[in-house]
Amino acid sequence: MRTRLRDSAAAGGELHRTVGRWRIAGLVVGAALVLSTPARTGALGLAWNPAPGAAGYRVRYGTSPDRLDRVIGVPAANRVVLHGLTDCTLWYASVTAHNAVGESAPSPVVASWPRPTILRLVPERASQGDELTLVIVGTNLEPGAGVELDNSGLRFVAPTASCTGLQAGVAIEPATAGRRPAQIGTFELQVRNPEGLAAGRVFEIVVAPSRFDVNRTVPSTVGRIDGADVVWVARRFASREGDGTYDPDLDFDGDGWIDGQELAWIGSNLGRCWSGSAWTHSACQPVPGASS
Ligand SMILES: [Ca+2]
Ligand SMILES: [Ca+2]
Repeated sequence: MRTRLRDSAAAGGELHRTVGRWRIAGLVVGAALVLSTPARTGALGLAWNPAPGAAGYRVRYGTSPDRLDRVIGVPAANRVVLHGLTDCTLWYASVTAHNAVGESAPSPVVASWPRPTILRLVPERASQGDELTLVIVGTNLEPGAGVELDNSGLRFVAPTASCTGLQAGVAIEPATAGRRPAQIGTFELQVRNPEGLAAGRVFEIVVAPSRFDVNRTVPSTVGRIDGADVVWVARRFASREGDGTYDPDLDFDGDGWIDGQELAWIGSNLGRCWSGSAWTHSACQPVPGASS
């Protein structure tokens, strides 16, 4: 009989699915019990439409849909936050309205784990082109949870959660040359449990300096960030994604434009060479073929 809510909702929002109406004292009242995101992790928020004529409400809840053995009275509000819940457990809840005449039939039961929390991400940042395993440490990370980030250049693969941990593969564009890179910056990574409650944590995407070495037609500039790379970017200056001149390999920050930001990236890294493990100035000494 339980109803698991799977609607999406932003953190702090409510999951807007009507799960039932019930009667009180012979009157039909609009009462929809929904799950809401409580401010505190480990808690569970419930909200419902006010029932005209009701003097108050009772929320019954428990860890079995057939045994809602805890009750909390809600005299003058149409929402409540349940605390003291065992983590990583499916909690079931139902609400009734009451007045001087009596008590309504219970609403349909909703169920959810308490609100998840993320304590740590490992790693907290990754670079364009990376493929890695992301480890999320927290609690109430429910099997079946999804991982989301508002960045189309990331793909999460096969997240597996087990209460206090979640692992997922992450692929960050560009996986190969010619692909639109993931936009750099800080983004909120969200873990969303199957019932809809979510937790967030900042995750950062950084640029890959190897992408600044763009000119591959002149051998002397390969492995060096120099004027030849500046020229290469300048030739596509002011083009945007969708233009025939746009080249995703030159859009370092992945914002869909090749503009002054790209020139600034190269400018601030001019004179660096690939040492075999990093882009450094010292790796350019001595310059092959240069006269002293
Ligand atoms: Ca170069
Ligand atoms: Ca750009």
